[in-house]
Amino acid sequence: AAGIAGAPTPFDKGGVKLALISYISAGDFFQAYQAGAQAQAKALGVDLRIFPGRQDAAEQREQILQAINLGVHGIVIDHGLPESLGDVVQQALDKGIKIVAFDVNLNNPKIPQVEQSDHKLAELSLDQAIKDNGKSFKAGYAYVAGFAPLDRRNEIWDKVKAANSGIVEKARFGAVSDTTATATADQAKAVFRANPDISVVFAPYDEFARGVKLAAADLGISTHLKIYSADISTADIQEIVEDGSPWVATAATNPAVVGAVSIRAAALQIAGETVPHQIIVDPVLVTQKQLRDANVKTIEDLAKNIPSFSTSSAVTASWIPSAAF
Ligand code: SR1
Repeated sequence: AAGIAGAPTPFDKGGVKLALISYISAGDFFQAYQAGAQAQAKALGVDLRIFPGRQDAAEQREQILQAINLGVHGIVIDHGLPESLGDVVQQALDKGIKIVAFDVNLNNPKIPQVEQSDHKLAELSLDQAIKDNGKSFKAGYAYVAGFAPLDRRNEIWDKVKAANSGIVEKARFGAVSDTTATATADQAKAVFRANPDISVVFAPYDEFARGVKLAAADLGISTHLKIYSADISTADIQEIVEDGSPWVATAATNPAVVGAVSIRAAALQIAGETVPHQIIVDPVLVTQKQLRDANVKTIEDLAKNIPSFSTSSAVTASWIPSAAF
C-alpha cells in the first residue's frame, strides 16, 4: 500500500503490516470491532491480517508466533487468557514488534491496554436498573469469570449488591462459546423455572442478554422481566425495540470505534510516538424508550442521535486519517 505524505516513518513509505489476533470472533461485538480495525488500517494504508478467534488459547498462541514470522510491525491482541500469552508476547516484544492489548490484562508496561471503561459501563446499566425497579428486587446475573471486561463489570455488580441489601442475586449463569446466546438461553430457562421470583436480569454482554431474552420468550415470562445489558449492534437494537421486549437498557461503546482506537495505538507506537498505558473508550447508556422515541433502528441511526457514540479522541494524531465506518 502507498504511504501517507507527511506521516512519520514508516507510514510515509507504506508497507506497514499489522496483525489482529482475537480470542473470540463470533458475535456482533467482535465482528464490528474487527470491521472498525480494518477500516482504520485501510485509512492508514496498513496491511492488516485478522486471525480468527475460536476461544482456543493454544491456537491464539500459535497465531502470535505466525504473526511474528510474517514480519509484522505490530500486533493487536483482542481478548484471551493472560496466562497463556505472556511468553509469546515477550518473544514479539523482543523482536521489536509493538503490541496493543484490548480486554486482556497482559500486565506489561510496554503494552498499552485498551478498554471500554467497564466500571462505567456496568454503573450506567445498573443505575438504570435501580431507577426502573427500585433498590429491592430479585435478580439473575449472567457472568463467566476470567474475561477481563466481565470481571471488571462484576466488581461493580458486587459493589451495587453490597450497597443495596434489597438486591438479591438468586442465580448466576452464562456460557461463552461459539454459540453464547443459545447456550446462555438454555441455562437461563433452568434458572427461571427454579426462581420464578426473578424480575431483573443483569446480563452485561449482548450475547448473554439475547440468550436471556430468548429464554424468557420460550417460557412466556417476558412481561415479568427486565434485562439490563452491555453492548449494542443493529441486531440488538431490533431485539430491544420490538413489541413486548424485556430488554430495556444497555450501556455500550461503538465496537468499531474501539477497533479503530486499537489500530491507532499500534500505529502511534510504530511511529515512535508515546501512547498512554491505559486507553479508554467511554460508553453511553441506551434505553429502549430512547430508541423507540427517536425511531432508531440501526447503529447508524444511533450514531446520528448520539454523536459521541461514533467518535473517540483517544490516541489520534494529525497524520492519522479518520476511518470510515
Ligand atoms: C466474553 S467478553 C465479552 C465482552 O467483551 C467486550 O468487552 C464486549 O463489550 C463484550 O461484552
